[in-house]
Amino acid sequence: MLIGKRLKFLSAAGLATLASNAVAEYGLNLPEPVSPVTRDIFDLHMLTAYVATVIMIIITAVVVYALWKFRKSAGYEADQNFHVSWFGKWAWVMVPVVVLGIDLSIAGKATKTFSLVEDSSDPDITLKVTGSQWKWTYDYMDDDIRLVSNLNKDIPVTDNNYLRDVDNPVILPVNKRIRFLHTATDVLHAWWVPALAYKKDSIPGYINETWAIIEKEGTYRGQCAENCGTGHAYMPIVVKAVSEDKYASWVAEQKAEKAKAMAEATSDKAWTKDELMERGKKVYMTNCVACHQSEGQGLPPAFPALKAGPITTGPVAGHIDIVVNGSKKNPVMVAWANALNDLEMAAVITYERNAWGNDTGDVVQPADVKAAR
Ligand code: HEC
Ligand SMILES: [Cu+2]
Repeated sequence: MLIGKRLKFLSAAGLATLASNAVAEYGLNLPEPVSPVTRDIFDLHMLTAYVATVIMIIITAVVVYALWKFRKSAGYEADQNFHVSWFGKWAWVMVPVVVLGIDLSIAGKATKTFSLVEDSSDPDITLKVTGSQWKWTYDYMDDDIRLVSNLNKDIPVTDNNYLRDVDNPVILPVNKRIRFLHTATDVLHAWWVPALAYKKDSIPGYINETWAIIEKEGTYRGQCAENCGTGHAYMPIVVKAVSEDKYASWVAEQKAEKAKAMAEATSDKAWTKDELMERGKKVYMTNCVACHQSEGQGLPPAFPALKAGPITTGPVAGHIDIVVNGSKKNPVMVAWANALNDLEMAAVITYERNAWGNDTGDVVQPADVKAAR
């Protein structure tokens, strides 16, 4: 009876310590979950932590008690008949039953969580998330919007969000069922935002599914969670969860911008070199910089320099060809014909031919790219 009371007190003290740790902003625990699945996973984690703590306290108490009570210096003599006593006989049954009982109570909850994890049915919004070395591309499947998200390099080392900020965050509405489709273009990546989405690998050629209902507006950060090469630390994730109204107007804005860009790209306008350089730099900084680097110096031998390169300063036709169709020697340099429109390709080629001292003076027009498609 007394032992029972003591244990109750001990475990209550243990739980209180654990709970106050979890509440304090020490960053010791997982981030606060804001989606049904992540909340279930969080609860499961807490349940396991509580169970483990209670067991640890009981075991430690028993061991300490035994060491003290049955110590040799107090003249204790080992009980030679323990195994024939009532407890000695039944302990072999009771201990496994108690252990299994604890295991099954965790497993029961885990089974529920697992079925929730797999249930990505009936989404309101489907977002395809593509990992590449080293950026994320987001396709809003219902609205035909594409975002490319790169590391924001302007954050100083001293800032809390150093290596945790991007140029284009993903915008998503609260209170909608969002299905994420995960894939990759080159190697394994994993899109992981602990507060709202659990980890599933992004695998080239396969599609994995996760889902979330974001219950609170705010900014949620995450990271690529699958070692994907030297730039692995440079592909953070930022999700901005906004109200449904704000999301709707953002979608409308993106669609209008896209329509405008398409109209521009297909018009017969002859662009000036300055216009193309300005747009080309943007396209380059979004799509090419991860491999070819900001000063065109590349990362040889994996990614060639474009500064004073044989193709970027050679015949224009060869340059257009490798950007439109990709490299025949190395599939890592993909064909950009589907990802970029004619104007964007013309602009980035013009930029590469005139930036970083590649002063070829060449101006490539969208019509030139169209002819090479
Ligand atoms: C995932 C990495 C990666 C990205 C992103 C990338 N490239 Fe490349 N690029 C390569 C590799 C690798 C090669 C070498 C291909 C070969 O050996 O044939 C290459 C070659 C090139 C070349 C030929 C360079 C030379 O002198 O051999 C050009 C031009 C080029 N890329 C332009 C671009 C443009 C424009 C973009 C963005 C729209 C881009 N690349 C994005 C990896 C990349
Ligand atoms: Cu990655």
